[in-house]
Amino acid sequence: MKKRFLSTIAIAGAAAVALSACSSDADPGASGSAGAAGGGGDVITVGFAQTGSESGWRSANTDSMKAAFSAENGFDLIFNAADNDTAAQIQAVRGFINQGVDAIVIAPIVEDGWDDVLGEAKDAGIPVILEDRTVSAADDLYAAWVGDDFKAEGTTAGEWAATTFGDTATKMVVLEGTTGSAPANDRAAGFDEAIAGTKIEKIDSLTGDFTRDGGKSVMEGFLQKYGVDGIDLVFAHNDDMALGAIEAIEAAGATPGKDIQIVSIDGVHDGMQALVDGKINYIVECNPLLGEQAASLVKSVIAGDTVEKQTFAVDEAFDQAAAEAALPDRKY
Ligand code: GZL
Repeated sequence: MKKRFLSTIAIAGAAAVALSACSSDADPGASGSAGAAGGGGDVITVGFAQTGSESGWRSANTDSMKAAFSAENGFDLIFNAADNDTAAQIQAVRGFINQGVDAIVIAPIVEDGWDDVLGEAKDAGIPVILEDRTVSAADDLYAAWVGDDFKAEGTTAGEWAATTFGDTATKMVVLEGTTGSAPANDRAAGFDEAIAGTKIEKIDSLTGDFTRDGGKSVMEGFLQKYGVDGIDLVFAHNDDMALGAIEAIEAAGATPGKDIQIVSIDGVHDGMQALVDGKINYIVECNPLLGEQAASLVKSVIAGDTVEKQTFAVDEAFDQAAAEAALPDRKY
């Protein structure tokens, strides 16, 4: 049974309570050492295994995590970005175990393949907190998870598409996130359920790996295969791929947001600006500001307190008018 820290997906206009870091930013290049790990000192040494730097969302998430896991907040952060390479990310976690850190935080690139290394962390007595994405491993192998409800995001995006296109024969292509990742799997599931029974036909679906270049090249392939007139709607699993698709659509001589409509997920600044400019038609937010909550979970777990197994951030959804109103005050 999922426990809700905050309700998910509030329709645009509702006040969202974002989980955001509140301290000054640590040096972005900072990486600590094993320091007082386990030495009984006040400093908590944390190994953080980040996915990489694949998108604007990821940059905002990394900034939030580094700001929260700062020296001023009592942490010695050892940061690793795995460049979207799962083997490298698992190797980084093994490195944290060998260094004897006090806690490990992971944003797992993909859901599967984590049982062994999480078991090694458990055997070493090092608690693991998951932030952002989830894993398929048994939940006794990690202390807690904080992130966004990816399936609800997909459902909200699909409901917009069903409302906007449902009664009209519509040809849709999908720009999928990283293959095997929880957001790609769950957003697709929620969206597909929401459009079931409508006249929206998914004619193609390929991964752009959550990157702008990936979205652009996949969209170029779709346009070559189906032509501008053969595609009515793009569902992009994140804004960076939607922004790449915009480039491809414009290069093909068509108008994104009009000739081909786009629905996306994340709500990063460039995506919201494209929505204001009419090049994207609808965006469902995925809040990346998880650092403060993740740091609080680490401190509670280290202190031996009982913590919620799952903590969800609040996400909003935006049409053009709501984006125009929200953009000036957004934190990322
Ligand atoms: C979602 C996050 C996804 C974003 C992408 O929580 O894992 O990864 O939607 C990012 O932009 O690359």
